[in-house]
Amino acid sequence: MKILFLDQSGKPGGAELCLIDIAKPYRDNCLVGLFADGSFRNLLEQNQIPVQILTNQEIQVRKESSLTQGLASLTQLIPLITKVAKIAREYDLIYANTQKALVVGALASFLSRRPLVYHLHDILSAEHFSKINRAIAVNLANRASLIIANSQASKTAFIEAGGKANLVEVAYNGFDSKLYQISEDKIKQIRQELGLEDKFIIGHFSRLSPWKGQHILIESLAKTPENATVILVGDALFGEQDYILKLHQQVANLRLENRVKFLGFRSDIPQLMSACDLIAHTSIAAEPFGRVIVEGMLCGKPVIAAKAGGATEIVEDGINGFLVTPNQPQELGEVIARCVTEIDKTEILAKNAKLGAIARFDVEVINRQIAELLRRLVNV
Ligand code: UPG
Repeated sequence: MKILFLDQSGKPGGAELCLIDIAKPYRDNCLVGLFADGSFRNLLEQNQIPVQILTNQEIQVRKESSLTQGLASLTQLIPLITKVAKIAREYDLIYANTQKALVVGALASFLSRRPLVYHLHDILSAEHFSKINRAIAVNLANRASLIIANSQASKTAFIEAGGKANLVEVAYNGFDSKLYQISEDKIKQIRQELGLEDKFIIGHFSRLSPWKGQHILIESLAKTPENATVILVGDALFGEQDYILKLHQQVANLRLENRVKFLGFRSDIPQLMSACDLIAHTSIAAEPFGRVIVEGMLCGKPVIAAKAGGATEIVEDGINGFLVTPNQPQELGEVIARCVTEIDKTEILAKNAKLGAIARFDVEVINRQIAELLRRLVNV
């Protein structure tokens, strides 16, 4: 089966990392078309997945865009849509992985008469998107042949926003658990490099963005023992540089310079996670899925997650992790403090979580599920 994947981003966020795993089995017969150049292209190339930058023009739609902005950007998109429609005639289907890819892919699908698949990585709620953006996304997605939602939560929000239920199937992100088995020597080396050998390291792995709630974790530190130290791994991806400044300011105001480290974007996530004592997920708006929660489990680390969206499909509180109320630094601090003192108890829980995650989120099983769904659309 020949697939034309589309993604708007030049940088690798969670949706892009997920796409790498989905595209890999098709690398001899697919093309990933990107709407921006950047390190995501390098990652695809490293995985021998064919990639082409389809435009270098910045597309001006934002999650909170108004109708006028939305329509203005649609005019801007016409040359790109024409180009994609032409390329699509060489492929069996178009697989749109992001919202702007959906806009382009839906129209290109109409022009090229190729079926459209939309991978929904977002919760289409007012918390995350403007009304007009939700309306555009739902209307275009309803024209797809198949929608793959990254969680039940994303599926439910889509239907509540007017999406057609019969089009949607849930497929969680898949992971190769072998990549998360890190040697004790490597872990020791990383803790040394970080200068945190004797600390209780709490890792937060995500782009720096207000809704990912890094500020909640920083605030919660006040409630935790002195040796608890945070590493913030990730960079601001989508024009949210102001938030980085705010986080640094918050750390300075709370005099936490010695207890919070900003590591920027890293590619050695399994190694860094394995060097942590605890992984914190602190999104203040419902998380559509939450790759970092599964990754933390695969590394055998206890995970605390914000109780909303996809996180509640992954974590069972007290069984394979901990759930806390989103946006409540006090409660988060109390649970962290318990993990610091009850290390033996949390270790057992983390071991259970690892076994469960290996079984539930195996990339090969999930890729087979997706392949079966795609086969129903294309007779090859
Ligand atoms: N990561 C890096 N380097 C960093 C920081 C993070 O590689 O420096 C990775 C991290 O390990 C994880 C990914 O980036 O694999 C981020 O994942 P996540 O926070 O889940 O993704 P989002 O970028 O928010 O993307 C969307 C949804 C999210 C869903 C994901 C895949 O918001 O809920 O899990 O798509 O469907």
